[in-house]
Amino acid sequence: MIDTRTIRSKAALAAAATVLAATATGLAAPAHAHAAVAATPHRVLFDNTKAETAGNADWIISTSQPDPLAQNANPTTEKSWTGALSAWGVALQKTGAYSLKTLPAGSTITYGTGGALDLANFDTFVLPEPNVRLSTAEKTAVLKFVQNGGGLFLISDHTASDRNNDGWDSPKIINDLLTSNGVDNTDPFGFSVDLLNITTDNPRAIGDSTNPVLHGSFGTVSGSILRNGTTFTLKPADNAAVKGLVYRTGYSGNTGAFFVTSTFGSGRVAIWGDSSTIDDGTGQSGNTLYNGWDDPAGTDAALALNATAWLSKAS
Ligand SMILES: [Ca+2]
Ligand SMILES: [Ca+2]
Ligand SMILES: [Ca+2]
Repeated sequence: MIDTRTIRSKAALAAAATVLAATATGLAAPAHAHAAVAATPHRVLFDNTKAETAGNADWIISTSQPDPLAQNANPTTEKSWTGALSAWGVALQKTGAYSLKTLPAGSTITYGTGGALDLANFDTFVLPEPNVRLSTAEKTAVLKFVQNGGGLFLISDHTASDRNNDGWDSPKIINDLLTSNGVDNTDPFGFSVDLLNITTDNPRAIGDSTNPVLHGSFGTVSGSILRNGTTFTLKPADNAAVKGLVYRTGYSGNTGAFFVTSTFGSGRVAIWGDSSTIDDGTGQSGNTLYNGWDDPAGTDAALALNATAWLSKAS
């Protein structure tokens, strides 16, 4: 007599439990998502005001600028966004811990002027092979940003790499930033860019098991690739914080450094000697691109991403 009712009520209880569990899950998901949004993301601004797409360069994380999320709000692969730096951007985006923007062509680099894309609203600024000289005001803005705690990621290419034929290539532009900025004109970061065009090499990382850029959350860095790039000369007398992390074959100490970090004021700086390392091999049509990001001769993705984290004070 009781059988069917018991079974029915058990079934009803089970169904009710399932509904409750589903409701709990449904409630938990938005609460968790809300918590993730509430956490302060690491804010990274990629520059595209200095002809970063001239010639075969395509050094953008997405064609949607300033906000790459307008191209694809939930990128899954580097092809979700268009640009030869999309692998870099998508890898950061997928962690959920970064907020990325691009300073579009035609904009001015500023610090402390209140604009939405002003450097004061970011933790790290990336200059991926700039091909136009920064104005005096822009150079001062960048130096002040770093001095006050910002992270600066500089990527140079080889000498004589003026892609837009304006008389300025990235080695000259970066050396100009370091020697004529109105804040500290004598190698503020303790390095200068060598005017070299090194055809090919596979630079190796130093042994330093506690270095957060070489051993970070994005992996272990064993080395990088050099495909028509340059190196840096370290000047510890100008800034004792300068440190070579990756060196051209046969070099060490103050010469032939290929990836360098430093500090200035309360900010951090990194510089890399070849834009081929950040090229993910796919981007806007019409460009000849090569996948250096995943080149098995180096560990460029880990180096770029760990350095971004370190510059943003996420590590
Ligand atoms: Ca140029
Ligand atoms: Ca190159
Ligand atoms: Ca790409």
